[in-house]
Amino acid sequence: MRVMAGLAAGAILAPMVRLEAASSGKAENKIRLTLMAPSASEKYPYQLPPLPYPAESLTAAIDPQTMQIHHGAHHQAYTNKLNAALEKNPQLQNRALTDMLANLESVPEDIRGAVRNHGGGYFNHSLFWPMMSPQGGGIPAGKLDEKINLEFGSFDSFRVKFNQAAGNLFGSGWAWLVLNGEGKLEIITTSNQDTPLATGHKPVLGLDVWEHAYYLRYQNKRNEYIENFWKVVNWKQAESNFEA
Ligand code: MN3
Repeated sequence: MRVMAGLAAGAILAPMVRLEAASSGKAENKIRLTLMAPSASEKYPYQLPPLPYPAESLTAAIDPQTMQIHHGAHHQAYTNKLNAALEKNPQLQNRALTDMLANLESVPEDIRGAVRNHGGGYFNHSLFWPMMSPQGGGIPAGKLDEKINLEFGSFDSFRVKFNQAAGNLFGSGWAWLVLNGEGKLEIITTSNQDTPLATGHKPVLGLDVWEHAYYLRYQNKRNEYIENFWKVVNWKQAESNFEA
């Protein structure tokens, strides 16, 4: 497999998610999320956002080769396949990806699977890279810290629950800390490239537990990967996701 070079170091362009509760006056309030990413695309044609740090800078948790393949090959493939699907469906080219992912039933059936899988992969990974940082780790601060303590009892008890969710997820998928429609924190998992948006959740922090995310270094020891993830979590990004 060819490893892509040319990862941009320096520019920290963080995808942000803006929550817009469009009150329709009924219980059927639609939660609309807009991907606010200077480096990720909101609409067709989608472009691979550069890594916000060098691929070799997260070695506390992830080896450089995994970072390069994961970003340059896997994320690039989701990007290419999403573009290929939308190229043949011009009526969807002006729709925001987050809108389609949050309302998959409104996407024509023949392209729904492509949007769900490749669009979901594009979105999830665009969120994932900025959620880590070479300066990451530690514990959250500010309002997110207060909320975690309030709803999980303590940071440690939150971490144990998140580890269990990520460790027990069967097959490929993601573990998430999300805000639900009532503004409460929840830990959820999604299978494959399903996104929290599809169930009306706003992502705060997410961890990719597909084997492609960790297998070169950890093989079957997914729990070690999950444990080391905490050393690189970018809590500033999680806090801005939470507060956005
Ligand atoms: Mn992945």
